Amino acid sequence: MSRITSVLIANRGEIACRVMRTARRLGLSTVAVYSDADADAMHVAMADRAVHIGPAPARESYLLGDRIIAAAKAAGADAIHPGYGFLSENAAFAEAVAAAGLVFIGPPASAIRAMGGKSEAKALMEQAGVPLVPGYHGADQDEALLAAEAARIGFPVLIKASAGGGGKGMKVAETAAEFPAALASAKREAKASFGDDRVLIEKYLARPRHVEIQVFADSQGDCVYLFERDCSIQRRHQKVVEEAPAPGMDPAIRARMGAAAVAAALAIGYVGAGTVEFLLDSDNSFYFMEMNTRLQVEHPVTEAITSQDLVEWQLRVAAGEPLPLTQEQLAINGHAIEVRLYAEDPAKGFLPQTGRLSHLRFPEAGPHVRVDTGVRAGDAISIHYDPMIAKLIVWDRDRASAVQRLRRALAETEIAGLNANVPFLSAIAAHPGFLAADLDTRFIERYGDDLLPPHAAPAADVLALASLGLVLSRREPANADPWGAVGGLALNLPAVDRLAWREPGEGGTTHPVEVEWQRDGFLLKQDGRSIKTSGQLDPADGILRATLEGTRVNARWVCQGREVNLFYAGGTYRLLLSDPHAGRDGEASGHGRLISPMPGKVIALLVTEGADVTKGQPIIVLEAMKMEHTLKAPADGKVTDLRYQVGDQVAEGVELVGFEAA
Ligand code: MV4
Repeated sequence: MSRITSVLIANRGEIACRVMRTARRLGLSTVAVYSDADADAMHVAMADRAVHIGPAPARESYLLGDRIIAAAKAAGADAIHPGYGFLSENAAFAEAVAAAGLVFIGPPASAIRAMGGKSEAKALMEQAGVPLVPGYHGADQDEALLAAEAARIGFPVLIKASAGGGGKGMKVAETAAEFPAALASAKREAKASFGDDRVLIEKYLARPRHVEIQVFADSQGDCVYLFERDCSIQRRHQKVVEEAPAPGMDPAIRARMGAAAVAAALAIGYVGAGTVEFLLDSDNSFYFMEMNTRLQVEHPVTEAITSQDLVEWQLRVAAGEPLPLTQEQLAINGHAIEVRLYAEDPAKGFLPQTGRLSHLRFPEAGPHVRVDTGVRAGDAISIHYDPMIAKLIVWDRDRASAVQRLRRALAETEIAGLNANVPFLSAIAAHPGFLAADLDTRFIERYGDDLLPPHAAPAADVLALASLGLVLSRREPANADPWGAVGGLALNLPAVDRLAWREPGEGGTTHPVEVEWQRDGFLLKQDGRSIKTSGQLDPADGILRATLEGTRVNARWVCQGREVNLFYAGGTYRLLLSDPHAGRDGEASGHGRLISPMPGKVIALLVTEGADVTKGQPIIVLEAMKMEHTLKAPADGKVTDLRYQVGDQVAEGVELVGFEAA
């Protein structure tokens, strides 16, 4: 390691934090780079030094290789780790780092280039004896020739953009009759997406699995494989679940795939961490797909089953050291699964969510659970970057035990302040098809209805716990006897609280709950039913210990303004407390701000910018759910700016006008 003493991480979020942890453990000093949006980010706080590199947009900061190299020079770093994404597979950047006399923690630029073009990569792999899907990837793009090649391969065939990747520009042709139209469509999409309409043709595999081999090569010409990962559960070519080893993998197939992956790496003079992706067909034949010349997001599952730190391997190999272990010294122990926690709303087509993480708790880390994150409670998930919140990795001695660990870990994951994909991941982990390892790239397509059930109104126990938490939080001091004398004075508390709950984004449906305060607890009435409740709310951590009709239950109850987040029985529930006195319009003016209470369209602006207004004065009219909603000034004050125009569509929760209370 002597050659490297200080490493700059040219990335952000969880991978920046993850690399920094290993670098620090190895005694290296660490340098972070950050954009305006990340000035208070976790990776900046963790680093020994941090250099500002520009505005929030990645193209003005994290993608500016020259600024990153200048930052490394200025901070005295002698190596740069690119993480993944951003510049991690940019050959020109790798070259510029080396030209600046710094160590690029990654493969030679020539290896990055060799794997950059799909057709060129396949030609190289063919020469190295790596199995390819039967197909055509030649330079001659004559349409008659392509049609003849398709007929030779045999239908169905898959037409892929040569300059493509990540599944863009792929078209299936089931028969010869369909081929011309499918070819034209694939070429159009390739031209539009990549500026290059060249295509390759392959035998179409109907239900392949995505199995990838982790390879590692050093600068002395040695290369090993650290077994495989199954990443078949994807959505729109974004991995959702990754696991190691691949369920049901035949050891002989594993050895052949590993040997093919090592051959692929050696064929391009590879150095460092790399991943060779294969399609594994149901008959156990496997075919090269592409090679990723970087450390992958899912590398922790490989680390878990081999007890290796791949970033330590990267740093040591980049410093010129030989591979830490030989192939014979590597072995698989147990089973590991990773899921990616994303700020996205599965109920809204996985629309990325932005906002502030008002509450964030992960399962306790240990020998069975690892959490890689780059955010803390209070941090914002920005629109500028990938909305990943964290990676949750579990390990156990076998797959069934690991799946059980995963379900428990997800049940203990609490994210509030924006919608996240935890319920979706929990549904996958609990699905019989997942437990049975019925894995292929169409898993989510096949089981989608089970994984994304239609919205259901909050159950009675959920509303009861949300209400119980609220009334308990209103008692001062917490958990005092509501009828007992406090300081010699009886609390003239109301006999009945009338609450109205609403779900964000679920339109106007409200769920009324009446709370009758009783000597030994509360009687909750909803939908004509009564539920006898009592309990304690710990103000320090939000743990709600409740008894519902004699049954003891625990939950976490977290309140931000009018929003209550309840984490209960492995589920996450977001409820807005409607103020029955303020009526619909009043709700939108929480906390002196004019917030859109629901998705809608601006149909009228009733004041001009800079107008002085009085409390309750109509400001803006939204059309939503076929009704008009007039939003009023929350107080006397000034409308500082109109952020939307008539005709604009607005999402729920956006601030519609700038408002300053007098
Ligand atoms: C295929 C295929 C079936 N047959 N090639 C998707 C993106 C790129 N990694 C290659 N992909 C595929 N290539 C043949 N000949 C199916 C896919 C595919 C896929 C592959 C891996 C993981 C997820 C996938 C999702 C859809 C399609």
